[in-house]
Amino acid sequence: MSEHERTFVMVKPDGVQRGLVGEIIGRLEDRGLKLVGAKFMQIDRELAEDHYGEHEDKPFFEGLVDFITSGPVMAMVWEGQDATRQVRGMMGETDPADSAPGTIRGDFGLDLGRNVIHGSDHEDEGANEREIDLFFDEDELVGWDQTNETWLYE
Ligand code: D4T
Repeated sequence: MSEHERTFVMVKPDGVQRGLVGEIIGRLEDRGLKLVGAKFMQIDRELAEDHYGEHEDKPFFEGLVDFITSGPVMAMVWEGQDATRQVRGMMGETDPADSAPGTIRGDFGLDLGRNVIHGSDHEDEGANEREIDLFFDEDELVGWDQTNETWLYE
């Protein structure tokens, strides 16, 4: 069994409004990933601007901050082998229009500005830790033994 890692995942306001929280959690659970933190919350502008800081000079930044603060989100931390890359694969491409059927964005989205889910970028080293820290205190994360682990990992 190789090293397990934690990744930050968030159902965005469109996903919450459309009733996709359960579906998305179900997909991640079915894959074998372990939920270690969850917070249903409304993001304020300060947190949104921090979270999307890398995009602050982009033309879509204001709209992105408006959107992500427009309603509640489900912020989560999931753990598992290669979790960050695997979740990104399950999400699809940034633009739902380019996302394969079977992926979350490919099954539930049509438009770049309404892409249902966020997951930390596996190509951005440190993104996970930064985003988990931004959204969760250490004592809000729960370490626990997944009893089916021997059937998930060699
Ligand atoms: P997030 O961060 O929301 O999970 O998306 P990605 O990691 O897949 O993609 P990203 O950081 O490049 O984009 C962040 C967010 O901005 C929206 N967006 C992006 C947009 O509204 N217009 C655009 O032109 C781009 C590139 C969608 C996702």
